[in-house]
Amino acid sequence: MRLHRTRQSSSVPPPRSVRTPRRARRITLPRLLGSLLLVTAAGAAAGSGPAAAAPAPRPLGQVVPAPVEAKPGGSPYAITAGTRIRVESESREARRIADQLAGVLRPSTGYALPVTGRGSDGIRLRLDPHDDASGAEGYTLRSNPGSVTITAREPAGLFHGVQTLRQLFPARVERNSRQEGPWTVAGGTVRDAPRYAYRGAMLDVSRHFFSVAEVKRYIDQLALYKLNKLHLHLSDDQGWRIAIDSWPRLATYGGRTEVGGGPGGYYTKADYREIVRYAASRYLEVVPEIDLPGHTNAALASYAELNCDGVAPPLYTGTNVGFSSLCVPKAVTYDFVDDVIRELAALTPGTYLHIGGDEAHSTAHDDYVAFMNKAQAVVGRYGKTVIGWHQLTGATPVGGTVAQYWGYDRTGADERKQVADATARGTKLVLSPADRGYLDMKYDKDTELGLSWAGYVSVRRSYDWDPAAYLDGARPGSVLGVEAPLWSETLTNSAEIEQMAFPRLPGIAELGWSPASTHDWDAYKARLGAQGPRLSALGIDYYRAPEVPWAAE
Ligand code: NGO
Repeated sequence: MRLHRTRQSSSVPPPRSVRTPRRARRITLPRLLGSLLLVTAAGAAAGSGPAAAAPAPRPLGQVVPAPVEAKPGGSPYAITAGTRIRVESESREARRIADQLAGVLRPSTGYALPVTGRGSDGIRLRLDPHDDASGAEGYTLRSNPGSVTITAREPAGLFHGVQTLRQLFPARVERNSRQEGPWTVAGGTVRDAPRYAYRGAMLDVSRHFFSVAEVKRYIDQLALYKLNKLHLHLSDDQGWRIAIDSWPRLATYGGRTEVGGGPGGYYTKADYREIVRYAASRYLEVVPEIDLPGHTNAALASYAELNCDGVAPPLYTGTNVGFSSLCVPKAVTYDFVDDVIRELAALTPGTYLHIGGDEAHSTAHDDYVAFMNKAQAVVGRYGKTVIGWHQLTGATPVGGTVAQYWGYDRTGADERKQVADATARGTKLVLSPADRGYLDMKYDKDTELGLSWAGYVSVRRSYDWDPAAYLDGARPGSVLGVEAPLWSETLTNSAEIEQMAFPRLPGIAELGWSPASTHDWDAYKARLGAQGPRLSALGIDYYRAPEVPWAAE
């Protein structure tokens, strides 16, 4: 009997940044005509010889997220058949980043682009330990006719600089097949570093399970926009998605289904390590979440002893929330919590461990407080920093705990104040306002996928707010950053993830990265519109929001 399905593809991912979705998309007539026109136009341009006016390179500042500073100056740089990618430092990470860049550029330019050592020409990646201005994640990109040089103090900065460089080439650079040049980058200098240290996206792999390959595809997309945290919602009423050796039935039984009754699945420890490794190679830290003490039906169904009445409920495939709770008075509950957190902490190199804490409507308030306080201590014992949904501020957050705020315009003043007051006692904030940052909210009344309990969230609404000013009374400096959660009650595959995430995800990424001084909807929507052909080239079928002036494909 087959006990589980992990749905991991065994094939090695090809060396492209983003692969095509698992389910083939239909090629529509307009799409086909569009590509034919492109081919014809490219052919005409090629035939008209080098004297024909080459399109001007993209302005240096036309990237998402907006850089701190972009100073145009001098003549452009162009990749040619003889270009080398040079790793200017003895660093395996710098070498890997150079290889990743070559993996993007080779198929579309058709050039060999060997990755080699030092030299004054070509695309140069340089680590400079004294480059304090770049900080932990920033970089400088200098472009002139002889070279493009990306300099950073840390490899993460080089990686982010490479993402900027990708956007400075024409969108077709992201295609998998050979395209016409020229491959020019405007002359000048980009200086860049993030506004916030925490720039996250969450994927709910519980309501519907997503394979390792699907998670990797999303990681690649997050990395394009310089996000640095991948929060995985690994357990909920509908499914437990991570193997725990000391409680094996959590995954083998509790992972057996999903919303709507599909087959579900779970990550083996090897699968999870592979996700962590892949994310780290794109400079994203995995933040695992086990939602406690509510949202636990899958666990309660797997082990009868976790229930106060000792009776296991059936597995659940609906979409209600707030009906399940761990049994707070029972000692075995804390053996469970300790084992799960210990094993998960051991698998996770990152700083954080998320313990949920939302919608514990079936847990009495005193029980909730007692439970969350104990669970926080367990996380601390295994060396991790606690993150919880902002209801955790109703218990006693330990110093340095992070509250993830997911309120919306109708959240009561008392609840907001409780969270703001916690910041005075040292609680930090990650902001995910549901009516701004939730990627699962419908764009408008015509959106087929998604939910609408927090209202419709247009592209403008998700972008047009300031994290620093969002929560009245929060201590200045308490905001660590932003996160865009994507809940999956209605989402089953990569194409559906992408319809909801794009184009709102780049806006949240920009709020996390770009200086507040660059915040301007009109300027942003023009830069976002220019991303359209790039997303298409990557195989991302984004929502063509009418409020954005999409560039012609
Ligand atoms: C809420 C709820 C989740 C739902 C989500 C749907 C939080 C933190 N708890 O957000 O269980 O899936 O809304 O939008």
